[in-house]
Amino acid sequence: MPQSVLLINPIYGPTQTELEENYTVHKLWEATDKTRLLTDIASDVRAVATDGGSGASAELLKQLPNVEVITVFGVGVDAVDLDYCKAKGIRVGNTPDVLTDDVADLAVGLCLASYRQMTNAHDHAKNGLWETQGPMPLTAKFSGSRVGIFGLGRIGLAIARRLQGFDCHISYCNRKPRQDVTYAYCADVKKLAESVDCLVVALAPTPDLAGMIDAEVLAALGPAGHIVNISRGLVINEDVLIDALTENRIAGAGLDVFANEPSIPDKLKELPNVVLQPHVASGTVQTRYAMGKLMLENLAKYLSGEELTAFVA
Ligand code: 8YV
Repeated sequence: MPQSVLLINPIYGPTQTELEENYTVHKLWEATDKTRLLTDIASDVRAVATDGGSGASAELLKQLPNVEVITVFGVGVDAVDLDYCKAKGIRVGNTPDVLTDDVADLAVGLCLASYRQMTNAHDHAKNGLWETQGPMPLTAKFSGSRVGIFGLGRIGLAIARRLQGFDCHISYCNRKPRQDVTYAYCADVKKLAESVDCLVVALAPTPDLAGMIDAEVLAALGPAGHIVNISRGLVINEDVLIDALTENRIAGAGLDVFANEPSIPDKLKELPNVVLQPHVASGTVQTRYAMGKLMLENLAKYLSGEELTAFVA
C-alpha cells in the first residue's frame, strides 16, 4: 500500500504526476470539507508535500499527529511553522541550490529593468509613442552602481557574482559577516541603504523579518535609489513602499514577491516606476523540474530511512 501524502496545493505538473504515481496523494485544496479530510486521513498520513508559498501551519499540523516529514517544493520555508516542526521532531526538506541561478538571474534582470525602465520603454515602442511623442525619456545607468545585498546567502552570493560583471560596487547586510567574501559588510540594513544606489532583498525570509524594509530604510535609500525584492513580500512594508514610489522618494522598484500573493495592490500596478513579476524567479522548466526531483528525493529518502538530501529541520 503506497504511503499516504497530503498535498496542500497543486505543484509543478510533472512533479505532481510523479508524486501521484508513487504515493496515495490527498489533495487538500480540492476538499470541500478540509477539516473532515484531515480527520479521515490523520491516522495514515506521515508526510506533507507543499510549496514555498503554501507552507504548513501549526494549525494544520496539529490535525495530523502522525506527520514526520514535510517536503517543500521551494527553498523558502517561512510559511512552514518551523518552531512547531522542531518541537515535534518533524523533518523539513526544501530545494536550495537547484534554483539559485534562476533567482539570481531574475534579480539582476529586475535591477536593469528598474534602472532602464524597460517596461516603460517597451510600452513607448509598442504603443507608437516613439513616432508620436519622440524618443523615450532618458533613464539611469546601472553598470558601476553601488549595490547593497540584504541577505548574502546562496542566492545573494550568486547575485553579487553576476553584478561584478557589471562593475558594481557590492556591499551586504547579514546577521554576521561572511569570512569567504571581500564585499563590504554592514550590520544594519538602514546604514546599507544609505551607502548604496540599489538595494537587493535576497534574504532567506523568516516571519521575524516582516517589515524590515520600512520608511526609514527607504528614506535612507533616497530619491535616486532602486529596490529589488526576490525574497518574500513580507520583508518590505508594502504600503510604505507604495507611498515612497508614489511620491518619488525612491526612483524605482523591481518586485517578484508581494505581501498577499497572488493579489497585487492596484496602487502598485498603476505606478510608472515599478516593474512587476508574478513570483516567477524560479519559474523555468529546467529549474522547476530540478526542484521537483529534489522534493521527491527528500520524501523518498526520509520514508526509506535515509537522511534528506536538503533540509532545514
Ligand atoms: C516557490 C519560492 O516555492 O523557492 C521558493 O521559496 O518562492 C518559489 O520557488 C515556487 O514558486 C513554488 O511555489
